[in-house]
Amino acid sequence: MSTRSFQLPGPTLCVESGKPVTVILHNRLPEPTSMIFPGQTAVKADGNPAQPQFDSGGSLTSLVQAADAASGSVTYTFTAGSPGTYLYSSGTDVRKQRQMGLYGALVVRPSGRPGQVNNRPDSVFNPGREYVFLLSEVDPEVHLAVERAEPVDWSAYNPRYFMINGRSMPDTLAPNNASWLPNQPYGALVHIQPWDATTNPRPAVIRYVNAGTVNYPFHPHGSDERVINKDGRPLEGTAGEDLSYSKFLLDVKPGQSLDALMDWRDVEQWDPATNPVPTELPVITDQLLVGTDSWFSESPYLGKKNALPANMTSFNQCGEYYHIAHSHALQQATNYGATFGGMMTVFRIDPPAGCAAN
Ligand SMILES: [Cu+2]
Repeated sequence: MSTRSFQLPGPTLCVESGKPVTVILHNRLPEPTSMIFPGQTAVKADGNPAQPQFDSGGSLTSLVQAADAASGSVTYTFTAGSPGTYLYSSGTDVRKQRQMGLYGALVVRPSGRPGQVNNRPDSVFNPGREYVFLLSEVDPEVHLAVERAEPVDWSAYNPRYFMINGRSMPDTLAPNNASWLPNQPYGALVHIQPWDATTNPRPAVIRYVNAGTVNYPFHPHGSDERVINKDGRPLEGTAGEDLSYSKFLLDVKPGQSLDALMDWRDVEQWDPATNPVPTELPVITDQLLVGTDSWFSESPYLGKKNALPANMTSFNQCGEYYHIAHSHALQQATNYGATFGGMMTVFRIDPPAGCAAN
């Protein structure tokens, strides 16, 4: 039993396909709650088939057996299914309880192949570059009504905050378990080392899951991603042919998951004769001047960092650069309408030679 305080999202559960899974729900809420695992089959609740619950009048009370208010518990068991990523959430008063944050991600790894997304060998990824992007939204008016124990006016539902892993930009950039975000432990800054046949042949994987109510058209800048898995199923034909696709905007629908591989290829082969390229001072009108210093931000060239001109200040550690990545429904890329927030983060790309500073 977790003794930690509430966290958003719920803990990411990682299991192995074909292995038994047991989740014990201890309810401390003042109302019944439950857990559903869409995409998993033959789920049991306290040993009985998990199935919809009705009151004596025949009205649905919960999608599965629920734990009683305040002190109830239910044990859910199932055998982990097809490899991929899934949403889990409350199955009781789902619209309200999911809005209040009762959801998380379930990652099913292929049996005996923890370094692959699915059973296909071409789904291999770098285990040190694995990311979950659990996307969601918050309408503060709903939260205010729940806090005041007042009825929720769903006809006026209007989400104002949009999150990746329970955080909005700029908090998405903070590290995992940042001390100043005690209830939002998961960061969303993707870190990619450029592809190299010998030193870094495996791509990063980003597992997108939508816990909200509308499409989130997630858009990384600078390069596309290869979608290889959808809703816990490999994108392949009946004969096993590869049906994965490369995309610059990933439309993640409510309840859906997409597993996407991303690597970064230096266009020009490294040539010692021309690397590093000279670092030239921009014209004065393109410089940001503070006091006697200038800030240099120039070409996103994937090369070797050269010495900066005199009096130049840089926060760049080693020649790495950063691409923004965000929902392209731009009202989702705001914090209550204030732009450059919400469902937004950055992807960090290191130079091909690596980054000794990090
Ligand atoms: Cu953009």
